[in-house]
Amino acid sequence: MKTISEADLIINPDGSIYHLNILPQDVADTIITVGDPDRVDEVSKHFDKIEIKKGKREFKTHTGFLGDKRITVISTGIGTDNIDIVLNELDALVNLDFTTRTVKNELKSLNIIRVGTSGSIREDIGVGTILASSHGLGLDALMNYYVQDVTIEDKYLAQAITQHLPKLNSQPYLTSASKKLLKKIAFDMPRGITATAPGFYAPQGRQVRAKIAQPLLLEKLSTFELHNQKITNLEMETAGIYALANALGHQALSINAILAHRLKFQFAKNPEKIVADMIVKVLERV
Ligand code: R1P
Repeated sequence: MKTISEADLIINPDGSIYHLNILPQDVADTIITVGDPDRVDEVSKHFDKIEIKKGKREFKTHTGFLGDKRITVISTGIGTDNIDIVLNELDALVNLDFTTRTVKNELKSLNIIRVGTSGSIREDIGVGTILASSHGLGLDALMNYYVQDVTIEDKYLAQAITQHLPKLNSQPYLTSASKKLLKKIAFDMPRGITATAPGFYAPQGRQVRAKIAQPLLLEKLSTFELHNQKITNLEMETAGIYALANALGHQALSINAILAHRLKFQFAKNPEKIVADMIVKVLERV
C-alpha cells in the first residue's frame, strides 16, 4: 500500500495535522465552515456542549454537540488558497491512517456546509436574502492543479458561462452542490450559481484606485442565463469547497447571507443580524 511521505502530509509532533492543528478524533462528520474566525463562536454558542476549542493562524475549530448531533465548526479565512488547505487536511484527518501514513480501506464522506457572506449581482436577490449555491463557479486557478471529474451537465454549463464571460487567464470551473444537503438544508431557499473570485476588489469588478483589467466582468456575470440558471452572487470560497469536496468524495453545500447588492450599490444596515439568523436557520436543519 502506498505510504504518503512526511513532506506531502505534515503531522505535528502531537499527532495533529500541520495547519489546522487538530487531531483525527477532533473532527465531527458534520462540518460548518465560516470565513471569519470570530464567526466560529457565533455558531458554537448555540451548542449544548463544546468538547474542543483549538486553533492556529486563521483556522479556529470548535467541536461540540447540538442535542445529540456532533458538529465541528471551523474558520477557513478568506479565499480558495485557504480552502485547499482546509479541505485536504479535513479529508486527511478522517480518511488517512496517521500511524501508517496510508489511505484507510473505508472512506468517510463528510457533510461540509459553508455559512458565509456574499454580494448579490441580481436585481431580484436583495440584501438580507439567505441564498443557497446550486453550483460554485471558480474564477480562481485552484482547480488547474487537480484532476476533476465533472458531470456532463456541469461541463456544459461551465462551457456556456466561459463563452459568455470576458476571456480570463484561467479557465472557469463549475461544480454542483450536494443534492442531499440542498434538499435537507436549503429546500425553501432561493438558489443560484455562486461565482467565486480570487480577490475582493478588481477580481469582483470593484474599482477603487487601481486600474481594473476586466471592466465588463460584473455585467457579464450578472447577465448570464441558461435554462433559467443564473449567476446570482459573488464571494471567495464556494467553488473551491464544491470542487475539492467532489474530488475527495465529500458532500458540500454553501449558504450565503447577502450583505451587499453590487448592482444597487447597497450594503446591509444590520449585517450581524442577517448572519445570526442564517446561523440559526442552518443549525436547525443540520
Ligand atoms: C470577504 O469579505 C470575505 O467574506 C465572504 C467572502 O467569501 C470572503 O471570504 O465570506 P465570509 O464572510 O464567509 O468570509
